[in-house]
Amino acid sequence: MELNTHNADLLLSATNKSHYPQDDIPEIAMAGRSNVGKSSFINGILNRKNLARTSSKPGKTQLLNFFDIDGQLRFVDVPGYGYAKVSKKEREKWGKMIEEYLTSRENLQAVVSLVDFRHAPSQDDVQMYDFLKYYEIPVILVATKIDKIPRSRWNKHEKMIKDKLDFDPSDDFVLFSSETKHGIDQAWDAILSKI
Ligand SMILES: Nc1nc2c(ncn2[C@@H]2O[C@H](COP(=O)(O)OP(=O)(O)OP(=O)(O)O)[C@@H](O)[C@H]2O)c(=O)[nH]1
Ligand SMILES: [Mg+2]
Repeated sequence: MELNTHNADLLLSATNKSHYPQDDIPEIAMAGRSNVGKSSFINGILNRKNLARTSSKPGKTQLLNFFDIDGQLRFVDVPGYGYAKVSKKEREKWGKMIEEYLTSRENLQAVVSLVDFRHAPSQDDVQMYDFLKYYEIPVILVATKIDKIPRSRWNKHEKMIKDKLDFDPSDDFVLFSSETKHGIDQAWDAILSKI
């Protein structure tokens, strides 16, 4: 596939099915806890500064944001989970929105599941990974913020993450930093192999 990744734009934002684009363009969704770096990952691999809006304040992304890439592929930035300061009602709304998208969207080819490389995955991270495995949605596991960990400890952290998730070795695993741009090529290889 010849893909001009510079030709990328926010297409639309959605809260439910009726807003989703109606066509057959493949989609890759980004899921992970609030502040893990989902929007930064999208910006990083598209080499854009602020296409997907990022923030040091968690809970920035509230809607399903569909990004068009050269009319041939879409990224879907999913609001983060695990942000403590939301009401129970908000959390339920989030749960419905994300479940509806992940379980019924035929365009969905894979989910980039992001976890923070610095820490063992949270219960929410484990639940998300289990959910994706249960629904047999292909997973690309991306560990973010690797620039914050010295290289000498990378193996140890990778093992910690894989152990906690009971990681399926047939899934892709990518070490990523939006600061150093480490992992961009590997992330693209994984994404393109799914569409
Ligand atoms: N050092 C470092 N910081 C990062 C990296 N990725 C993201 N960040 C920072 O982490 C914060 C959150 O990043 P976002 O991309 O907005 O996170 P998000 O997952 O989209 O967050 P929500 O939209 O709230 O769910 C920002 O301050 C980013 O600059 C990374 O690879 N390395
Ligand atoms: Mg975001």
